[in-house]
Amino acid sequence: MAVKLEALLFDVDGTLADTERDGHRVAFNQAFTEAGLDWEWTVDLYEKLLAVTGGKERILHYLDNYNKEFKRPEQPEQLAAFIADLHKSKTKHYTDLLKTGAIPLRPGVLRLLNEAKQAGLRLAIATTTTPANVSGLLKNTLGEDGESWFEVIAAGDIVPAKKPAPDIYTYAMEQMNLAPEACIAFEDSENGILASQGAKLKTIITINGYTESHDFSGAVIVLDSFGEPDQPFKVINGSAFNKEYLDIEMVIQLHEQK
Ligand code: XBP
Ligand code: MG
Repeated sequence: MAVKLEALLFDVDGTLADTERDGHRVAFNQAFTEAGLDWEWTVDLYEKLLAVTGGKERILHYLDNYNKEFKRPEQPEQLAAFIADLHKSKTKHYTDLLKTGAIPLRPGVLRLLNEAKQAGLRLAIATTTTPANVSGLLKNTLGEDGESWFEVIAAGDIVPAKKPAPDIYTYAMEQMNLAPEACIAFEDSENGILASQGAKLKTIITINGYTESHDFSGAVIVLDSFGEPDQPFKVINGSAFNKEYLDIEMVIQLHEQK
């Protein structure tokens, strides 16, 4: 017999909100300028840099692959401290940006979260982003008590291996004492679905500009957004059970589907 759906596990960046191009990228550039560096992460370069999740890991990936001529600190500890400082400044700029209300939730997210709460489903976050970023986004979009909507917020360095490793999802489910069969994940990227599927989770995908060409093989459905009654989703791949927007009934149907 099929296991009943008990919890929804959400990625943050790209899934709850379109944070990368006009949020994280901008904040990285502000941190670079503030540190007196002439680095600029353009929209196109950032698409390539997104191959690596986690801001500190992304800066190192940039130095290793796109700015080899930069005279970086030689000792590994000094390099790590240099990157950590830059990243701390980036987090400050990013959370300041969130406070301006510049980054809204994606269509259908608020409605789906409310429906899930009403249906008695448990909610959690599984993301590679820094905890302060999650907290800032939830407070600025759901209200001061936004974080309390989620039973577990699994974020950032809480696990050593970031997505595409499954660890952040495994950690969230351990905290909730739930098996993957009782959960469903929501993701927007290839690294995200590799992580969720690595943790044996069925996964619903909502794409965005940076991830539309990613490989989402194995997703239960690929949508262009969760959709709203007056703003239907586009189905990229999979069966939408004649629905026009993602509601909890459809999430349950997708979870039950073989
Ligand atoms: C999100 C990320 C994050 C953010 C930056 O990936 O890759 O690294 O870009 O966050 P996912 P930090 O949506 O798959 O979790 O700078 O705080 O690391
Ligand atoms: Mg994401």
